[in-house]
Amino acid sequence: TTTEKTWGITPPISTTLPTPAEVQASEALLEELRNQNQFESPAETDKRKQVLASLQVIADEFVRRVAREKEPTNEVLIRDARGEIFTYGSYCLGVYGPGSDIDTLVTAPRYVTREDYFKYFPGLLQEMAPKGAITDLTPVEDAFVPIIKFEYWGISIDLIFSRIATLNQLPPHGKLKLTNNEYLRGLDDRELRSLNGNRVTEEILNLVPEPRTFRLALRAIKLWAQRRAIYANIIGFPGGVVWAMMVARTCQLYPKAAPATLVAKFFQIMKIWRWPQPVQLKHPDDGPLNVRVWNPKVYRSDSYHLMPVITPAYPQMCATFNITHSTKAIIQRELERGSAIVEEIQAKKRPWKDLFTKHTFFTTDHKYYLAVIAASHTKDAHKIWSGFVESKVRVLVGDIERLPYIAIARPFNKGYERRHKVESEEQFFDVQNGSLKYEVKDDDDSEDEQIVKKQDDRETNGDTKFKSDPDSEAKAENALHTIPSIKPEPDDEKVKVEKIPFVSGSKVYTTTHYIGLELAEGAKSLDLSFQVNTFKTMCSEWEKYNAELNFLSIQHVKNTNLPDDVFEPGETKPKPPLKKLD
Ligand code: 3AT
Ligand code: MN
Ligand code: MN
Repeated sequence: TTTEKTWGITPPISTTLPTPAEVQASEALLEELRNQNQFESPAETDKRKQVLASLQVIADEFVRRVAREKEPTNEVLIRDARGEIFTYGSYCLGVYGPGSDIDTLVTAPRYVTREDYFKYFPGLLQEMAPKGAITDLTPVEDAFVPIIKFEYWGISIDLIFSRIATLNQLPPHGKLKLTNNEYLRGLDDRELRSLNGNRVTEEILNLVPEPRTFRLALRAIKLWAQRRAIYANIIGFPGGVVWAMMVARTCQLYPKAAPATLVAKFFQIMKIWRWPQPVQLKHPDDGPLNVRVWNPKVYRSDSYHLMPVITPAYPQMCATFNITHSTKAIIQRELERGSAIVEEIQAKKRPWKDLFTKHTFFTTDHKYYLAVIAASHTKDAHKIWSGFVESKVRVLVGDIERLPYIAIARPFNKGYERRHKVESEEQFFDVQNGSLKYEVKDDDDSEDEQIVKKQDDRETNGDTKFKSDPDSEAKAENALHTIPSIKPEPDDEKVKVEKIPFVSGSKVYTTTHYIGLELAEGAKSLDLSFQVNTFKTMCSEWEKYNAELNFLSIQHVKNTNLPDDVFEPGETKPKPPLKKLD
């Protein structure tokens, strides 16, 4: 009919209602997601609601306390003082599962500052939540998005804050709608970023025709992306919000379709998408700030985005700026695979389960890997250092993939965290260089950990094995071995800090990111030393880098030398080929 609403920036492709077969396929999909433990029990969801209700009570008390402190005689202000909590992330979208956190935002009137938040909120949590409910409380005040992290009854909470600078008091609970652009006035960048998560999520939900259908389709796509190891914003793949926007766009184009049909359409549409044409849920609107909105015609740097997916809330931004040529190629490949499988599922030739089969990154995809190993002496130093290195992995990927002899450099979507105990500087050096001989497998910090026995560590280091091999790949590999596996040279200009005295039984924390390499056809060299050294230099130039605390090494690892812990039960570690007898 002509009264049909247009969702998004084009008319729909089809407004056909689901056939019985499509409804049935959707039921089968729901069943499979249930089997894969993607939904939590009503009791657990109830616990989340109680946690949020409690946080709302604490937020009100927080604002009241600040009002009392700053305006002790203003009784009306104190009486009407209240905060308001919002969510963003998977909880807000309605696609959370058993392990999900609750991403929560506290808002307050103009007189409450971020400093007040970090001054009062941690204490109030301890004081007002039931005894023992709050654990692992960690405020991170100087972060890009300042945050208080904790667990409430075992549920992880990411709690962020922004005031609303245009409001002297907040309206009664439930009345504040953060999608109003006017609330952005007068805020600093950190406050703007804190509001952005909820604003984007609310807009996405407002821009899809059937939120329930959207959610189920998104759950399927999220599970698929996680299983295929192409889910991780920081590493250079789409994150949750990006997958949500891509599914939402599909929903707009098929407003009446059933969830299973939307999954199929998602693959069909995204696999032939004419990048860098952007995925957008609405036309950008203008707002009250003097800030940049994504526009490749105006800003040169925006035109370099390979797969732009644009957030719907003002100021519109590209959420995929960190996708590289390699990750794009891998995503493309996975879209092709997904499309082919779903086609067969629709023809009833295969079950939904097949769409969610685990990736083969470590088992069959690559022969050569790089291991980027961040190491630290203390847990706290390691948190900061490994977080920084993780955020730079995609930069290394970008440098390597440009080389003519590299077809693809594929970062694995998560790092491997390990702990070690060493008895000497030599052993510490070994750990930095990738040895797992001194690993300890105990996740608390008690002193009674057992050293995990490793049979023969040379197996995981195996460096001289292929030196005399005449084939070109092996030659290329030798070139890789020339990468100096030393920590970055400390800069003379830097302030010298006290070296941590080496005590027997010292702990070492490592996080290792693997990058799978695909060589270009006829590649004769695999020399990455220049890119690796540039990367190390860049990391050591970081303002928080401390040569006594932070270590970085980049190692070449052959598939047959991958450590055991990257394989799950039932997966077989690649074996070296049997020697040919002439
Ligand atoms: P889970 O169900 O929690 O696994 P999610 O989509 O809620 O999935 P997160 O809780 O990790 O994922 O992230 C929620 C949002 O928080 C997504 C993004 O807008 C924001 N976010 C997460 N990590 C960062 C980060 N490092 N920098 C900036 N924003 C971030
Ligand atoms: Mn979350
Ligand atoms: Mn989170």
